[in-house]
Amino acid sequence: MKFPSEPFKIKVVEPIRRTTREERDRLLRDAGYNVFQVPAESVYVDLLTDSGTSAMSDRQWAGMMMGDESYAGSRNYYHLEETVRSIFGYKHVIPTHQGRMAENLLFSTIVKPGMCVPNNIHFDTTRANVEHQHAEALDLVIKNAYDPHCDFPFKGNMDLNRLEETIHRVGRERIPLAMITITNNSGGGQPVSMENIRQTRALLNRYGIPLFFDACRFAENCFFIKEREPGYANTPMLTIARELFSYGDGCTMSAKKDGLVNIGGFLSLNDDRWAQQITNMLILVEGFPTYGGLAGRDLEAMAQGLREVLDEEYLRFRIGQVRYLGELLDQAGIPILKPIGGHAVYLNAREFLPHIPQSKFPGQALAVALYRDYGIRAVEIGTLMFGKQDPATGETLHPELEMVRLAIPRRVYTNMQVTYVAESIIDLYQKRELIHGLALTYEAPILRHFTARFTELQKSQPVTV
Ligand code: P61
Repeated sequence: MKFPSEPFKIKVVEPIRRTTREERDRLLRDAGYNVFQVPAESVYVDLLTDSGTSAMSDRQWAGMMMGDESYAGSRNYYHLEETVRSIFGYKHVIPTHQGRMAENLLFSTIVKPGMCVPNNIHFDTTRANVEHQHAEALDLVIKNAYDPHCDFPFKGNMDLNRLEETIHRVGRERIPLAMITITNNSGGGQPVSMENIRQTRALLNRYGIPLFFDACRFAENCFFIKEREPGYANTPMLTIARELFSYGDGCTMSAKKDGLVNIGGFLSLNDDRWAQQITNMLILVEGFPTYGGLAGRDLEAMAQGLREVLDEEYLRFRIGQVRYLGELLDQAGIPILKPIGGHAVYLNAREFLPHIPQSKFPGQALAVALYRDYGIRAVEIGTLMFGKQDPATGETLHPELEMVRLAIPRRVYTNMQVTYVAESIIDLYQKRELIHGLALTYEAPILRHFTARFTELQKSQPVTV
């Protein structure tokens, strides 16, 4: 079936406000043309992120009422521990308030200055947490991950040749662990194949290097394995997940994605010594080991969410809904990154707006136009997020890909709203030459995308919807 019908019905609704173009134009001016600075109440369809934006199920809400808020030994922790072990299979389960704290605890314990951490592509918080230890974060994804037209089914794969070269170049003793991000968010939500994970493991074994997963979107990755990799078509989702994690020594997890919760995360690993050191640090910065910066009710919602996310019907709908949006756009000739990712569709801003040079922020200009004309919020993943100054020449180095990410929250929007998004973008594409570039008026020294301010270089003609 083309149309991925919802495997749930709606019990609670949250009204969303329609705004006028004039109102949005004013809000954008106040926000310095940065959609992060626009109040969420004035957004019609919010595709800024799929992180922490999921709708919880009735069972998760019921679980919230069963929160055991004891300081130590909450039953919800034991439930979470049992659930995480049953899927991920690692010995220690350390709850954190979200993914970046799991990263921080792991890297501050085992990464020392001058070391290197290879990954397919580090997400920005992962990179920042590695670099915070004065270590180097190396992105070793296969080369065709950077070609938006290549439709290889596992574009998140690690480049094994580059990984082995790296080990030889920097030396095994400078690599405390390797990571694989599933799915690979910064590369377009692309999956990693089981075969590539198996081979990565075999290669790392030869050098005695541990492997950790950045498991944020593990269920979506497992669904792609089932769909695309020979030998898995009839394998249950849980079996696929267990096999995948069996090739690792641990994982970091932002449960705000495939944990189907609004807040939460964890770190899970086998090594007793590391777990002890991490737990000591956890007590210092997060809380007691059986709550780790969360309420008992949050732990319960996370345990239940992890069980629900491996439901194949849910995943078929989830991946199907994202694909449905991507296919509507693709059929209309809109330039998107191929193949369509697990959690988001990425517009290729450079091809959408060929008349705007990268120095004038075409991705950001596209995100601004989408909000102003249709009330849709998306995020730029391009020059604003990843542009860097060349330390030698002072010139701006532009990233290879200039994208606008349409991240779909889980179980939140109906297919009709997704259709509205597609129709809006198709409409915008017809009048794309009316979109003009932007110039920065303020930027923060790090993670500038959150607070940057812009001016519009030339006012676009009013566009009526
Ligand atoms: C997102 F603009 N992702 O995609 P935490 N690993 C991976 C992630 O995707 C991820 C984290 C670790 C977000 C939220 C976000 O500058 C930004 O629970 C693969 O958010 O700490 C988060 O998990 C971190 C968006 C985060 C950003 C930082 O939208």
